[in-house]
Amino acid sequence: MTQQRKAKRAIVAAVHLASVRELEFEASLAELRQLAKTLGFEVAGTFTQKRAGFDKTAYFGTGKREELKELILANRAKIILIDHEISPSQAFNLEKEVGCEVMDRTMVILEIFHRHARSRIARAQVEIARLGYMAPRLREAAKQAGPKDRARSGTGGRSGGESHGELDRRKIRDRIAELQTELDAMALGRHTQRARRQERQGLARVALVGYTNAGKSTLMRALTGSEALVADKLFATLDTTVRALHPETVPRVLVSDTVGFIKNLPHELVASFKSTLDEALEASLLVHVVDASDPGFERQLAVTDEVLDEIGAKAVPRLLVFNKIDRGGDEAALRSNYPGCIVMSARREADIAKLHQAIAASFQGDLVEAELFLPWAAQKMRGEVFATCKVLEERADGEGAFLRIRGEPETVKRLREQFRVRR
Ligand SMILES: Nc1nc2c(ncn2[C@@H]2O[C@H](COP(=O)(O)OP(=O)(O)OP(=O)(O)O)[C@@H](O)[C@H]2O)c(=O)[nH]1
Ligand SMILES: [Mg+2]
Repeated sequence: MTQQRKAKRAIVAAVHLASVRELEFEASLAELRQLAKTLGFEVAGTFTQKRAGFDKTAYFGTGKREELKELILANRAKIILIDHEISPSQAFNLEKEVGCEVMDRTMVILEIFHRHARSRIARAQVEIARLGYMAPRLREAAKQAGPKDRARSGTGGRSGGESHGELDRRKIRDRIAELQTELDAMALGRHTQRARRQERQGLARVALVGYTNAGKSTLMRALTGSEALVADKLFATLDTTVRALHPETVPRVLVSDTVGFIKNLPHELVASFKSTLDEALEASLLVHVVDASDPGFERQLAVTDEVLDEIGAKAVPRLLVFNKIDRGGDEAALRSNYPGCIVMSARREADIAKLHQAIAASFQGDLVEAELFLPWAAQKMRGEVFATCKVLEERADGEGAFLRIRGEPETVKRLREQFRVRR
């Protein structure tokens, strides 16, 4: 992890295109400030320009670049964060003209993922994405540096000590291939583990998905009694964790927490996190968590829907959950605009119980009811019945106990074959 001794002063900057509404432009800038803070920068100022398009050479127009240079000097800023993905040559030219480091939105997000990645899988996925992003930029730097193979101390993402010779195109491609092979092997291991687990237990699956910071991990903890990482920063979670719904339900339901989404999630990341996001595809229910207190929640909701479509999860049933209602949001409007949604706060126990109930109920539609008769001689099987089914009613007579149960068809069939059934 990169150590930050003193917060680096940053300027957040963007071209405001005519096609982008004021509100949306401001929300995106606010989000970039939040991303900057997550990286440990101190945002010293904001710089914008209204323009019909991006300047081909250096993103901002000529006169504006002069203004930006002055703002940087006045604020003693060390880095400019651009709220778009810009080309390698635009970044290079802008850096040269304004005299400080330039990072675009994609690089900022990649850097956060890089710092937060913990598991081998997450690390490999982020590295593939970063290499894919860096390759054309290193080529551009090499081109600008001329024939001499000088190392460039430019954009923030590159680890030190690598010259262009070492990181040429072919080497990057080889490294990506190597990481991909590693990932495939790890994913295979996970798949067989998962397949085995599912075969054994036949569990129902739910995935928590949504925009970054919506409260997915908080709900994961509350719903499963687990210790998922919760943090008020963007992209706190990069690994998928899986836990059973607690208190346990019939059938047992497994819940997984997933990586958060964001506007303009770099396509490199979507591609490389595909295997992690496959968790979401395997689920039979997606719980889409939205921060109801965020004024830009509609946009965040739409972005999540887009990414879910992109990874092929369009057909998976959804439960829309508006969280953080204790912080704000119009509960009545949400209920009427999004029929069937849940409006709640992760801070309220009763709300968590309601969500727990809604998730469990969505899997109970497939259950069947039956009545079993357990002779007194077979009472040691009671444990199995109680563990695999919900016992709705119990009556005893001289010969044994009647149990009215509800469970998955296969379990119920097996139990009925084992025990005498009296209707
Ligand atoms: N007030 C309030 N805060 C909440 C609620 N739910 C979560 N939070 C806070 O929101 C912040 C983000 O929560 P997380 O659970 O880490 O969010 P996440 O969706 O997992 O975020 P990423 O892993 O970054 O995608 C934390 O500071 C939580 O304590 C809620 O219902 N009300
Ligand atoms: Mg999380």
